[in-house]
Amino acid sequence: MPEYQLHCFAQSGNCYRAALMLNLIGANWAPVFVDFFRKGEQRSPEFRAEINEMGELPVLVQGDRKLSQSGVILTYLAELSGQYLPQGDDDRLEALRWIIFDNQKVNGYLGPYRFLRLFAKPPGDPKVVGFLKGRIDNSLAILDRRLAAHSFVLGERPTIADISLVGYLYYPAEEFGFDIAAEHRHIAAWLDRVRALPRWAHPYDLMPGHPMPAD
Ligand SMILES: N[C@@H](CCC(=O)N[C@@H](CS)C(=O)NCC(=O)O)C(=O)O
Repeated sequence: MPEYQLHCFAQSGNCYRAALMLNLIGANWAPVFVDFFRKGEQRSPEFRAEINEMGELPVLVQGDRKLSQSGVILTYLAELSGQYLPQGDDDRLEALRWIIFDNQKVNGYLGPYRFLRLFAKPPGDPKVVGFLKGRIDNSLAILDRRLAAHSFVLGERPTIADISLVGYLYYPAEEFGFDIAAEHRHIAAWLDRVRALPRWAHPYDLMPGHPMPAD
């Protein structure tokens, strides 16, 4: 039995943050597939009672411990392993600042935007999708400016801030209808640097549920 189980599914950039971290630190882990799209398992009373009262993924299980919120999972794994851990109080707070910005305004908008374009039936209201796209463009520009001056979000060393911020950024451009890397050259170079880390893997290779079975 692997030390960690990660409740997740392949299309989720929120889950990818946790899956990537587990892989990068060389943890002994296995994914547990949650049927998000067809069954909405995360909303079932059983899931809320036994796995996560918030009805969200990812959830990391280690023995009796269950953790949700990818930022919490990243922090826990970094502190436990000593890897990708921000060093010192200033960097710890700086990482937290970027993780919160990411959760709300970078991948926090990209996830729902992609969902409304790609998976929602019927597709999302164009006004809502357009609103999200405007917010995304603004947030990606902020990230791109940050990465113009640094190899990684906090400086010259990769940390959990990077692992959080790449959440949705390796999914194919067609899924977004625009090419994030082509439009943001500093983000593109940074994505290559993160991709070069030992044990990096693509979300579709790391988590179950891709491709989705046809209806
Ligand atoms: N801030 C959370 C976001 C988690 C999240 O929204 N996960 C999605 C899957 S990508 C989810 O489970 N949504 C269920 C719902 O909102 O009903 C994190 O970083 O873990």
